[in-house]
Amino acid sequence: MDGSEAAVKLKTSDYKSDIKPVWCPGCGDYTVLLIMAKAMAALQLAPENVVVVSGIGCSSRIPAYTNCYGFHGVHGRSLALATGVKVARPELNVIVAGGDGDGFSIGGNHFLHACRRNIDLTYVVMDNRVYGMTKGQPSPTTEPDWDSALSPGGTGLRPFHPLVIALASGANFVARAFSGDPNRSTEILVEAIRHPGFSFVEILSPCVTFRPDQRGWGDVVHPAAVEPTDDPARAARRIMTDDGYNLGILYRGDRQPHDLSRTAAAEEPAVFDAEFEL
Ligand SMILES: Cc1ncc(C[n+]2csc(CCOP(=O)(O)OP(=O)(O)O)c2C)c(N)n1
Ligand code: SF4
Repeated sequence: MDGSEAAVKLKTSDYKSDIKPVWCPGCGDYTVLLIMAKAMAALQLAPENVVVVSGIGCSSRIPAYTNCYGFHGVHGRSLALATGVKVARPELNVIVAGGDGDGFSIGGNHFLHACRRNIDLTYVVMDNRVYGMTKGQPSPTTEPDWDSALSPGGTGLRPFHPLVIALASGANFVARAFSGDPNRSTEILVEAIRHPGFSFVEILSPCVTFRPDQRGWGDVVHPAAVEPTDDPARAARRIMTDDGYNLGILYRGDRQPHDLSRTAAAEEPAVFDAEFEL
């Protein structure tokens, strides 16, 4: 090489591993994998500088299907793990991914505090309003009248509203996307990764096995009627009054991400080990 050769451009396929996903045929998560790979290719991220962190669930299998570093963690703890990765290696791009059960039920507490801390992470939730991996129990985002063998007559419970909760908790970027619209979803994810601080993207991703009704989502989703706002009160009002199917960037904030130099350890771990040795 004499230095005049252009750097090799990475393609979408360069971000996918050779491992074949085990998702059901038609699961929305296949397209979310494509969306993630396309977004990384659009940004030309070096795969060795990206860490994809997940919890447990069908959707949380995603790190293995990428060609990046990955951490398939424990249920509900993806954001805590990702926070540790980012604090230890701030120069890396950390993308966190998982399901609505993982992120909003067992992981709900971590979700609130990851938004509040505003560390520079991108959090993608493949929301199918059900626990897919464990055979179809209702999740925090399940509609109260969804009738199933495991919830006869529906739960009757008010659903959790992830977007408005993210906003109220301090997330710096809030968006809704749909797996059935990979081009627009890629644009949204590219912006989420670029945006400083904690970015939250809910991707509606049908579970065709336990929620076959979600095959109809393509007919009900629609672009958000208005441009993104940087006013959290206006964004909250819009999000709370929309029909749950409007897609786009709904809030783009300007909070400074948490200064990670404040969290740097003053001592090496070995010093603590020596101090606390029994
Ligand atoms: C501590 C713990 N509790 C419960 C489980 C069982 N479990 C595995 S995945 C899952 C729910 C997954 O649902 P979701 O995050 O919505 O992902 P999906 O499978 O729908 O993609 C549950 C309850 C577990 N693995 N660990
Ligand atoms: S059970 Fe649902 S979420 Fe899991 S792989 Fe199958 S379609 Fe996807």
